[in-house]
Amino acid sequence: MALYNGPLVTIERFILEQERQFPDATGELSNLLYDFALGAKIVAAAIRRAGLVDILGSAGATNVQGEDQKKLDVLANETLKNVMGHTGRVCVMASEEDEELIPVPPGWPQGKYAVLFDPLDGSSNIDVNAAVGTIFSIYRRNSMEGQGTLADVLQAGARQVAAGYVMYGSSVMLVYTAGQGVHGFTLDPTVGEFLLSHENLRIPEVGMYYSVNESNFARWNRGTQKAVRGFHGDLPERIEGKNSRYIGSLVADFHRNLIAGGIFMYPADTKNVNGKLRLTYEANPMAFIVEHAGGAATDGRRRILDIQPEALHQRTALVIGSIRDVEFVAQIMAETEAEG
Ligand code: P6P
Repeated sequence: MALYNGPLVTIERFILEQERQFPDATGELSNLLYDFALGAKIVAAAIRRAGLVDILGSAGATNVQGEDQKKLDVLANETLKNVMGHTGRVCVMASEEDEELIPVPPGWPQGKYAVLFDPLDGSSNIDVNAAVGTIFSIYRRNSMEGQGTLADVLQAGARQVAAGYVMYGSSVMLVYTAGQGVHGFTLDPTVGEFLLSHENLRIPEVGMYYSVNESNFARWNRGTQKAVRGFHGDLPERIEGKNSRYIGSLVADFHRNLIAGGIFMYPADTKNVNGKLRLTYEANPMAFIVEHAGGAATDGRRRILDIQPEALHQRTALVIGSIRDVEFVAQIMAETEAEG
């Protein structure tokens, strides 16, 4: 009896097949993507056991965001730093969980890539067993040699060479793009391999869903309020109403919208005047992915990938998903602003 219905394409085989399209490729980026897949498998195993080995609950510390750091946050962060740092492929790393840049460990060569990651996004969902995720972003270094610098990680999102996320949901999926389409792999825990399950993902031009935390409605500006009322179906002459789906985990909300079509918004408001999400290791990688799947990502007006980051943990408003829906929000924002 065949073990699998279709051809067995592991993530390693797929990445190598993609690499072959570039004769001058050295294979370093391919190996880096595979390193992330290894990190994801380790984190996934820990999450799967979370309820059993009392790893739930707080690690007793708080992270640079001032958030309660869960033990799995710490484990995921340490795992990725350990896996990525001991490869000779990166010159510097940056993480949501670390205030400062993370250097390559002593004695290890500094490679040509700068890597940023949110090791466990949505971690407040851990204790309620809702989906959480890992997000990563990869740039070619700007600096010439030695330990990487802030300039290597503060590059505009359009300069990414690859980006991806891992979603620890009902199944574990790794979705990435290296600029040649967006591809999804599902972890087969029986063999411990990511297998190609969603080749060339494309996000529908118009979405079924809108995802936003409506409890912030009173704190939004008028343009945001009007755009969301459009998603409620209050502006039928402009846009068809949508279904509301909001899990409170960026990776899970984004992934559903990528597959089914939809828009995710985390707008600026009077409490988070620059938005809540982070530009460098949340908005930029997700924007790179969505654009390569035919979608769009803005801060409400500006293309996310055009924004020049000024600080590692800077926040941004985020409107991301089906291109027609993102354009609708930008139109409403512009009109409302023009009304004064
Ligand atoms: P709120 C999780 O904490 C996170 O960073 C994202 O994953 C998620 O989209 C957002 O914050 C949820 O924020 O304020 O709606 O709980």
